[in-house]
Amino acid sequence: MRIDENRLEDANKKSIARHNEHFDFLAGIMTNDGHDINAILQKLQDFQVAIPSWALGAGGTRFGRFGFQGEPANLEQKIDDIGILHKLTQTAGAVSLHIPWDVPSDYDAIKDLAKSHDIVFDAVNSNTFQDQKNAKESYKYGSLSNTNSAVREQAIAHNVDVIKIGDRLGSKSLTVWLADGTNFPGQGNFQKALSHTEDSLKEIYKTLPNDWKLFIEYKPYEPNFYSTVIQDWGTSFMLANACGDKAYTLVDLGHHLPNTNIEQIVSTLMLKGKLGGFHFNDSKYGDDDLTVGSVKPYALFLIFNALVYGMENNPQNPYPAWMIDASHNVKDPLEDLIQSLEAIQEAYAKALLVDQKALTLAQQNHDVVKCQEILQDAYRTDVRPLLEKARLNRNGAINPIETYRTLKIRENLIKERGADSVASGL
Ligand code: AOS
Ligand code: ZN
Ligand code: ZN
Repeated sequence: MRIDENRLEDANKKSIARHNEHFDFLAGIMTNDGHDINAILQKLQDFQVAIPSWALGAGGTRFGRFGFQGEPANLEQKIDDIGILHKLTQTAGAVSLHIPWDVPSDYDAIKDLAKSHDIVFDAVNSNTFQDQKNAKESYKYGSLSNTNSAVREQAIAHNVDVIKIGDRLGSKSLTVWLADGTNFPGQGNFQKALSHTEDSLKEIYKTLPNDWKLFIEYKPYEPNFYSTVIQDWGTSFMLANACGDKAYTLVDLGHHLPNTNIEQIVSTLMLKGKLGGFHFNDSKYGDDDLTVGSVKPYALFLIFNALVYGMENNPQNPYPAWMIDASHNVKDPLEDLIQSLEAIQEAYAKALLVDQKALTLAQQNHDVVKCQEILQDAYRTDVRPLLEKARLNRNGAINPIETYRTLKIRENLIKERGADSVASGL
């Protein structure tokens, strides 16, 4: 299913007067404040976030999974779903594939389909946290860190395969997230696990094409509850340095112990040129994978402030690969993703409004109050008309959620795919 251009235009016509009024008001204030509106709009329009192939169906917890009707049953339908998201929001122009959940059967057909939706293939994700059918070795006690070399070799070979699959699609990066760790004190040897992981990553790194990057994701706990081998950014950073120039740390917003200062981690990594990938989500307690911006929008803004500073001042850091890493237990996954994309753009726009010159001056003068005023002045600005304008400029929807509902997209998907279709892979 595809969104009909005419119906999208009709929906926009209904909102255009209200949009113009709000935009003109905001544009007036911003121009008076010395902002270059067109430059900010261009940045918003260029900002594209990858949607992971596993986020299009309903997620679940270990207590159960409640399906959502009309879920995409195969990779083609998943890409169609991202096409819908991208058409409406104009900010979801990439897909991040999970292997082996979403191995293409016909590469040319998948590439053509993605292209027809204006979607590119971003980082590919390997999976050594589940045992695959017919696999010789089990990952029950770890993959790249396993004490058994046969298991490590199988996990390395899988990652090498994932690179090959990604290469055929035009991907340029591999994300490695390991579930490796222990559940109980004494179960494993920390030093051996880390050494094995480093050696295994180096083997994978050796096979990385020259124009590729390796992203190493960290996470403090879950699924293991006593220790995780790559538990924090420092461990990831150390491993990335051990691998080489093409290896980077990946920050997932949900992968920190409560109250960790993520904006400071981002700043440190960008200063060192090692922030490669970024997973967006939100949480209250742990790796909750909730809708971006739904719980801690100010924290997200502060993180974006660090990201914007890094993008503007750290040429040593590559442009990060952005991805939404969320799961959907009670919402329509597409509506949830639209909300996440909106929250990301909102935080980005607000960070672009921070008066960096004034902030630097206030910092030099140790004017602590002024520093806070500058940040909060940007944060308190209602930037939604800017986001609407950015979408309109790219022929997207002024109000994506409203349009999604007016065009009855979920109803149409259910008609097309059936009420009990279940997303493949999970
Ligand atoms: C797991 O907690 C991580 O966030 C991963 O990035 C991701 O969700 C997983 O690799 C899915 O394949
Ligand atoms: Zn993640
Ligand atoms: Zn996670």
